[in-house]
Amino acid sequence: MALLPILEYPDPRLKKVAAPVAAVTPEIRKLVADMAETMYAAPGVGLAATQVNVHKQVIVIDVSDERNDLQVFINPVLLEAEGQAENEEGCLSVPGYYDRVARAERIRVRALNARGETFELDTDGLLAVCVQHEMDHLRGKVFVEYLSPLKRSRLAARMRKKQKLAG
Ligand code: K1U
Ligand code: ZN
Repeated sequence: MALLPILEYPDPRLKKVAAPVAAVTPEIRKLVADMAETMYAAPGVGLAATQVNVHKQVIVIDVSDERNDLQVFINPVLLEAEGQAENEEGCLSVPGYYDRVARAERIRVRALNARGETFELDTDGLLAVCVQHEMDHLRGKVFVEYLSPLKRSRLAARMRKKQKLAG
């Protein structure tokens, strides 16, 4: 397994749209293992392949307290979305920044797991927030794009300054 570098906002590669995975091959399973290791090390509760500069529809999530319930979503499709709730979100591509975002409260999603089997999941709470956040990454959207233009431009300036200082 390997730790993968995570792209930081406003890196233009975060805007790329991920392609569907044609088949769950050993190469995809290696990507899943590397993404899981990267997510646990960060630490985070989710990671989309876009964030590690791989533009394929692959997501890993673990919202369990024990950090032992890895969920893999390949080629996820949102089947249903109900209600609305505002929650605090963070993003490994925007380190140190948290803000409130409104999203669907309950969702039904269909995806492939790491064995290439189709499954459907009804969920709410943090898992529903996280699935929607990660699916946005696959579409090239970072959560800060839901914020006001003023907040976004301040944040982009802060991130550029931080990246310049880091060399
Ligand atoms: O996609 C990402 O950048 C990961 C992101 C997922 C997420 C968190 C909260 C709401 C929506 C989406 C994170 O994991 S940010 C870090 C974080 O929330 C966390 C880190 C350690 C323990 C618990 C949470
Ligand atoms: Zn994110």
